Amino acid sequence: MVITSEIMDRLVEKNPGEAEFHQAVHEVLTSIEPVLERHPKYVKAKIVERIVEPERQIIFRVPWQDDTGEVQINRGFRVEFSSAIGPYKGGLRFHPTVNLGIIKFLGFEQILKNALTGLAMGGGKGGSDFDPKGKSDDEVMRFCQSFMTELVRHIGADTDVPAGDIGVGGREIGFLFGQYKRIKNVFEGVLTGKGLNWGGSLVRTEATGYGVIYFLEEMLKSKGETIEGKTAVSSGSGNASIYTVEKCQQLGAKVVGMSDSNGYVHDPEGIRLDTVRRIKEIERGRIKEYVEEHPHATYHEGWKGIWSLKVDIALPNATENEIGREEAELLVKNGVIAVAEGANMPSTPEAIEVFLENGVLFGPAKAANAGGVAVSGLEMAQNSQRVAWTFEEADEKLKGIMHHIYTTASEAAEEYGAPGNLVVGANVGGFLKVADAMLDQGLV
Ligand code: NDP
Ligand code: 2IT
Repeated sequence: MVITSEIMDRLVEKNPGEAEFHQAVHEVLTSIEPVLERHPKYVKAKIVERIVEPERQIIFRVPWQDDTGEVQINRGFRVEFSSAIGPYKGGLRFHPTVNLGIIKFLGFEQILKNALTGLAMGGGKGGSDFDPKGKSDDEVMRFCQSFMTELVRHIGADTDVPAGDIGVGGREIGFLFGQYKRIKNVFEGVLTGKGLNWGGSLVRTEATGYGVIYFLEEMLKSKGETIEGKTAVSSGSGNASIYTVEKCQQLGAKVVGMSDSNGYVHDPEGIRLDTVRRIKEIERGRIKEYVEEHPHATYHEGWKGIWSLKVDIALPNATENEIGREEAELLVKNGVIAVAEGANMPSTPEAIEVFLENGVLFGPAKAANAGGVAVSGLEMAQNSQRVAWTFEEADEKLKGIMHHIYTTASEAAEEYGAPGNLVVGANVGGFLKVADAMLDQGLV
C-alpha cells in the first residue's frame, strides 16, 4: 500500500539508526493496511503518521557515585508515546544495550498492547544504559535515586506510571518509589510492581509469565489441545521466564530448558524451578550454577542453543530478536506446535514467517505478554480505591483479560481477512481502539 510504505520511508529517514523501532512499526503498518483501505477516515486524519511520533521524548543525564567513590554517568530515557486512552504506562529497562531506538520500539509496542488489555492505559517506556549486573545494592540505590531525581518531574499517578522490565524488579521499584515520595511528598500509585506491604498488587510478580500461559492455553484450545503432557523450553531466567515456567509446570507440562545471556541448561527430567529461583532471585547468580546441584542436567555455552532442544512449545522470555529464521526452522523441524512470546519482539519477521507458514500456533508479544501490564493496570485501580484484592481475585481478572485479548485478536484477524493470524489480529485490534480514541479527541 502506497500510504504505509511512504510513512515507513519517512520514519526511517527521520529516525536513523533505530532498527528495532523500524522493525516494530513495519510489522504494525503491514498488518493494518486492510483497516486503512476499509476506513479512509483514519488516513484523512493522519492517525498513522501521528501514532508513530511520540508525544514527548525525554533524555537525561544520570550521574551517580560507585562504591569506590568514582563518578559514573549514564543516560536516562522516558518516551511518553501515546496518552490516547489513558496515562502513559510502561516499564523501565536497565541494560547496557538500551538506547533511544530500543525504548521507542518498546514504547510503540506498549501503545497497542495496553489497548488490547481493555484497561485505560496509554503507552510509554523508559530506562537507562546502566548495567545492574555486578553492582552492590547501595550502587543500585544511588543510581535509582539519581534517575528518579530527574524522572520525578515528568511522571505521576494520572500522568505517567512506569514499572519494571529487564533489569528493573522489586528492588529497583522500591528505591525509585522512595525517592519519588521524598521529593514530591505524595504517596500515590506512581509506579507499579510495588512491594505488597506498600501498595503493590498480588499477582503482579507472576503476571507476565502466568499471562503468557493463559494465552497459550487459549491458542491450544482452538485446536482441541491442552498444555498437559507437552514439553517446553523457556529462554531467559528472569521475571517473565520464571513465572511462565511455574504456570506451565502447574498445568502439567515438562519444561526442559532455561537460559541466560551466557548459555542454557538442559534438564531432560524437567527444570527444578526452586533451584532457578534461588540462583536468580536470591543469589543473583548465573544459570550455569544449576548443574552443580543437578548433575544429570547439562550446561551449554551460547544462549541461542536453547532453540535446538526438541519440544512441543517454545516460550521466548529473554529479549528482542532472540529467534531468527534459523532457530525457527530448527524448532519447526523438531516438531514445535506453539510459540507464545513473553519477551517483547523476540522473533524476527523472518522467524514469524516460518512459524506461520508451517501452521505453528503463534502468540505475538503484544498479545501474549500483556498480562504484566494488565495487572499493573489492576494495581493502579486498587491504589485509586485504596483497596487490595486477594490473589484469587487478581488472578481471575488476569485470566479474564487474557481471554479477552485472545478473542479480540482472533476476531480482528478473521474480520480483516487473516483468520488464525494473531499478529495481524493483535495489531488491528489494538490499533482500532487507539485510532478511534484519537479521532474523538480532535487534532492532538
Ligand atoms: P529480567 O531482567 O528479570 O530477566 C531477563 C532475562 O533475560 C535474564 O535471564 C537475562 O539474562 C536474559 N537476557 C536479557 N537480555 C539478554 C540478551 N541480550 N541476550 C540473552 N539473554 C538476555 O527481565 P524480564 O524477565 O522482566 O524481561 C524479559 C523479557 O520480558 C523482556 O523482553 C521484557 O521486555 C519482557 N517483558 C517483561 C515484563 C515484565 O513485567 N517484567 C512484561 C512484558 C514483557 P542475563 O541475566 O544474563 O542478562
Ligand atoms: O513490556 C511490558 O509490558 C512491561 N515491561 C510491563 C509494563 C508495565 O507497566 O507493567
